[in-house]
Amino acid sequence: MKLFTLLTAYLVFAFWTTTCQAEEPNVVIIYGDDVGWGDVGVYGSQLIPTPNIDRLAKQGLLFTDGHCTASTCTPSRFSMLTGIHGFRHGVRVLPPNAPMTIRPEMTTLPEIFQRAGYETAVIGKWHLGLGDGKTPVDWNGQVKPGPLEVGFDYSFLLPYTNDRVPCVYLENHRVVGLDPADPLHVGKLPEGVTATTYPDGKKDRSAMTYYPSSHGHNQSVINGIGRIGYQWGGQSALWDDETMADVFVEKSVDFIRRQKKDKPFFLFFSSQDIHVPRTPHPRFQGKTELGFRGDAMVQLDWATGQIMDALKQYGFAENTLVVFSSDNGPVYDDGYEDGTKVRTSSAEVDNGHDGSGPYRGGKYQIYEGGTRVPFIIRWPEKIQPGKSDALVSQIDFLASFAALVGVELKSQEGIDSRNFLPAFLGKDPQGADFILEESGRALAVREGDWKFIEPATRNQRRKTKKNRQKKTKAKAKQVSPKSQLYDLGEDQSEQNDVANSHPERTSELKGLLQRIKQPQGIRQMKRP
Ligand code: NG6
Ligand code: CA
Repeated sequence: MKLFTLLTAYLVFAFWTTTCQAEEPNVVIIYGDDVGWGDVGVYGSQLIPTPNIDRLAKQGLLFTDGHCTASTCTPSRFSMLTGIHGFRHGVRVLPPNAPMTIRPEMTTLPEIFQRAGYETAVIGKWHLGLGDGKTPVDWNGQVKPGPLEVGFDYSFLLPYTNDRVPCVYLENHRVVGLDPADPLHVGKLPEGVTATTYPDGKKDRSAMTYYPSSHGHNQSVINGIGRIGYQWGGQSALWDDETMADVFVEKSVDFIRRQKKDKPFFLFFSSQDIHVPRTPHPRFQGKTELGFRGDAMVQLDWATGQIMDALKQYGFAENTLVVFSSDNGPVYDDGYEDGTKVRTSSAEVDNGHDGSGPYRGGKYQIYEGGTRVPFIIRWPEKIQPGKSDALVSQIDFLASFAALVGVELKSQEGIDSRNFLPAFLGKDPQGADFILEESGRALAVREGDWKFIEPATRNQRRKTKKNRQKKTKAKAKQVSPKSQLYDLGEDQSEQNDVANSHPERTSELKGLLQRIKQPQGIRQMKRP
């Protein structure tokens, strides 16, 4: 009898743990940098092999209308992690040494996971700022506040971008491998301090031996590559650009290996690929005919495969929800002569590689190519493999994952984030009724197939003119002094502005955008 009771208790417990596990999956976000819709095989790329990402898609759900929130990095990541649109806080691409954009009072995605008992980590690119902005960051001491102060239990970072100083890794609060005899300084070198100096690319272009910059990237030259910003010292801590992917994968595999079966985890794997300077490991160089940009994508695909293998090896593959996506659309020449051979959809080529797929524009732009990115979710225990045309955005991860792990959001938390979990799990084919797209100061709203782009301000137009003079064509075309309206159902590549012929639709969407801008946020927005 006693045995029977024990056995029953055991069975109940076993059932309870398996069902609990099934309800609380581990969550891994594999995040590419500047990876466009058309850079992935399953999305139509013919010239870049991505077998691992393709496999994720075959085993999971491939979204055809999945968006990051903005067409540049910092605002996009800020919004994904806070559930607040960047425009509300004037979030822009950050320069080296910029303080943290996520303020302590903001609730973050990793904090939601922590509340649900998860172990959390970010490994890879941060670019959300470090320090409080009141006292300068002490690169030789404790670098904080940073990810550990906003919800991550562990962090191993590329602090800003791979084209910005400091070119060192930061593990939790400390720079890795720093020699106190050669202190690290970012910005100005304090008087009386001796530290390694690096060539200034403005004065010495020949120091750029890896490849020269095409524009910008001409301050500190480190590892033969010109970077944005000045760095002194820290030579022993410099990263090696070509092994960066290996390092992030190794740290991620270590993190996965350390996890216990009774405590779920959240890993934000934030790759530097395929952002400039593209420096794929020599074993990936030449894997495509598209130069370093294509090869870096092969490297990112490899990294994805390594993470999936680790999940499998340590017994997490079935009950882990894996997202693959990107922080903004594609860009080709983003400041280096790196030999990128990518054909855009310009008239003279029709058989090339277009990182934007059939969509218009890319990084920095308000057109669909800026935010419509690869978007795949795999969770064998709960998601039926397939394709979804639901309109979804990363802004809604916070509220949706809160629902997934049973955390209730307060009204002031993640104010723009809504729960679209059924769409993310493939149970709702519609997704969001509308989403906001951001690009610099430009805003656009998508409602179904309709897309409304706000008229550019005078200031934006002035900046655009300046860019045009500097020949940064990619940035030049996006702004127009008038409202634009596109019907993506008829015109997916946004060629025919129909604002004039659809004045009612235009003013409806303009009104929707005005309501989105109200300070209470999208979740509490009242529809008329
Ligand atoms: C730009 C850089 C570009 C990239 C971008 C941020 C130049 C000429 N261009 O200022 O290379 O770093 O900022 O990219 O310096 S993002 O993906 O992090 O938003
Ligand atoms: Ca980016």
